[in-house]
Amino acid sequence: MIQTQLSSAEIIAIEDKYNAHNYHPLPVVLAKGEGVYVWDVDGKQYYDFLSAYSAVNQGHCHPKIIQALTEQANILTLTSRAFYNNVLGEFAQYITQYFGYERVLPMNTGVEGGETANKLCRKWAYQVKGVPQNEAIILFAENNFWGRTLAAVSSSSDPVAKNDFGPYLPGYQLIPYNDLNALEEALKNPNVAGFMVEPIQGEAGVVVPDDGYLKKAYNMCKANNVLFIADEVQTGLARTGKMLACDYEDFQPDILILGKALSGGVLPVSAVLANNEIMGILKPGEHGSTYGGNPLSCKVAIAALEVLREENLSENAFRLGEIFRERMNQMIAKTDLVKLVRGKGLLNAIIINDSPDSQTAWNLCLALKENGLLAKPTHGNIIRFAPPLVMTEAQLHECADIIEKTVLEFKK
Ligand code: IF1
Repeated sequence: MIQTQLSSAEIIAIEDKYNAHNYHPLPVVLAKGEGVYVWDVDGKQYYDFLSAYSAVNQGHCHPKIIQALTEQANILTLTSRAFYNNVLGEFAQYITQYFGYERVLPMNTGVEGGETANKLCRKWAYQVKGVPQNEAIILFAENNFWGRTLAAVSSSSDPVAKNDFGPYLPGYQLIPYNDLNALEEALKNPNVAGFMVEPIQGEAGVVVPDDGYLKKAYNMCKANNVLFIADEVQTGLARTGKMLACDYEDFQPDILILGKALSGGVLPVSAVLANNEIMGILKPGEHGSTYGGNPLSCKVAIAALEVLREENLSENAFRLGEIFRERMNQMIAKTDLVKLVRGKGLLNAIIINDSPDSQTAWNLCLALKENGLLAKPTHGNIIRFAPPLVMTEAQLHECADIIEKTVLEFKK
């Protein structure tokens, strides 16, 4: 069948008919992406202010990352770990030295990274800490999000993410985020093996904890022989203005989970980093994945990490983030539609002055789309703003102009 140019509506209808309805996308059909821009099937250009949930920090289709992909794709894509390949060692050496850890375990999706960290933590609890078998507990913060597996929903506080997916995996305990007293109380249980936490809660609506919370939490974990597990799948890789969001507080998590932009949005690559006393616990055959550590992913990830450094994307995110929040605060002074802006680097969100179950945030995103900027609400009345980190200051001001114009003209 000759694929004539279908309209957005026709394309949406086909997807709606044949694809599961597990998302409610904004009504825009994208056909091309380059840097900070995406284009729909009608050729309309937009600023991408979601960055595929922070997977395209390096910008859409970054030339260096695409070159690494296409070169390796023509040589060797997948061997499985049944055999060695000539790229995994290069990647493992590069990424461990890049982040200052002794070992890496490569996986594919962010949630597989989280699952790997949970398994490492539990095995460490039984073999090192001496927690009785099947009694290990991993603490999570309320309103966390680390993926869609049964372990992830078992440790979730979000009914939408977990309802009707029971029975749930035991061994998880929820504590309030950004609450050191609650953490201290929970850590009194000798069966607690780990605390897995996002340095900034992304899906919860870009919730930034108090300065010092992370380091104090880390110190409390160390004082109780508990592993601090940082989920930097969304906050990592320069997104918040530092290479890792934990870098703002100058400590090294016991286990670090990376994903999303680790591949620059090209294919799923995730990684778990730890030192030998933790990673050395895993013996052959105890964990793995068909695609984990494949040569194609490794070459892409090396290029994606090189781009972050070569283009100073942490520094750019830090500087542009300050400008962006200043522009948003100037806008907030002119309207009662937006209550506040919060975030670090280029991971920000505005809180709409309406009830979380109102359609206002969604309708505002529709209006933003009409004005050439794509963003999407996280929860009800919160809109996340997370452009690619390669944005220039001029482009950022143009985007702030679009957001301000749209907000000031918006009628509920
Ligand atoms: C969806 C949210 C963002 C994550 C953190 C692990 C993962 C994610 C901090 C798992 C994934 C994605 C998943 C996607 C939407 C998006 C999302 F809204 F769901 F929560 F970004 F905020 N840790 N987040 O944010 O990584 O397995 O997806 O590769 O599931 O709807 P993954």
